[in-house]
Amino acid sequence: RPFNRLLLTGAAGGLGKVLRERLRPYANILRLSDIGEMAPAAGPHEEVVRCDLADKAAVHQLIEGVDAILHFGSVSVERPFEEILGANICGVFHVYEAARRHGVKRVVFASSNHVIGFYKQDEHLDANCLRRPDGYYGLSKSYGEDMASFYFDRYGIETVSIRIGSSFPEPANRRMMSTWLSYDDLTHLLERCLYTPNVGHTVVYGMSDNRDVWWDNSKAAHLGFKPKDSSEVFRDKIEAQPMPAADDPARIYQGGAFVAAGPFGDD
Ligand code: 15L
Repeated sequence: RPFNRLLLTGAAGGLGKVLRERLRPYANILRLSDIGEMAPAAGPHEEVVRCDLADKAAVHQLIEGVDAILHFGSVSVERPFEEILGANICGVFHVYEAARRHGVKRVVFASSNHVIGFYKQDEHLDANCLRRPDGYYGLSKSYGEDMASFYFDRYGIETVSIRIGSSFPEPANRRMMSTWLSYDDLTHLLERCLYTPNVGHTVVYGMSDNRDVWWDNSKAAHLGFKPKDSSEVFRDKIEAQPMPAADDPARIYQGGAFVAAGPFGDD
């Protein structure tokens, strides 16, 4: 195991729960953090730490002694700006600044397709495209990617930013036929993100080997990510769903319904 201690933030979240099991082979000790309660309590070779990413001192403590960070902790849907600010924007700064202070050399950042959500579904993108965030959530992930880029240029801390599509047990709708990332492919991608040398700041799209894709991963070829699953096996089930109306954002934009979320309350 090349890593003694790996940190997974957001360990009680949708993907965090899945990864807690799947990351076990990759480190002697898996340190797990979340703002919420994590059940079950720490097992063998695990450390469980309750931590609010908005709390700088707590994040600095959290990161002491880790060799690499999988940063999955964040508000994960569109919310008012003030809710995104603490965990996602201050949080990503706290993580990188603590990484610098404690000499952590590798971060895997759970970015999102919502950094490019305002592109249409008939547009094809690679990692160098201009970002078109589809809300405050997408903006926070875009900021996280810039943070990763800055900490590499300034301090040599390497990051792979994964623009995760839709990582669920199976695709839930037509859009996800293109954006779906299976848990097995996510796990394989994380392994590549941790083990590939000299990644600098690499941006990769997190999607399975789906038939109709919008994203080109050739600029991240050095990672050696070879997805094995495909949303095709779910096609009949998904196509049995009614087709969304022609003006439904779910049918038009890569970010789907996120592009039309909000405004919230007083925004
Ligand atoms: C995301 O970034 C969200 O965290 C997730 O819940 C899904 O909505 C996903 O994007 C998606 O676009 O399908």
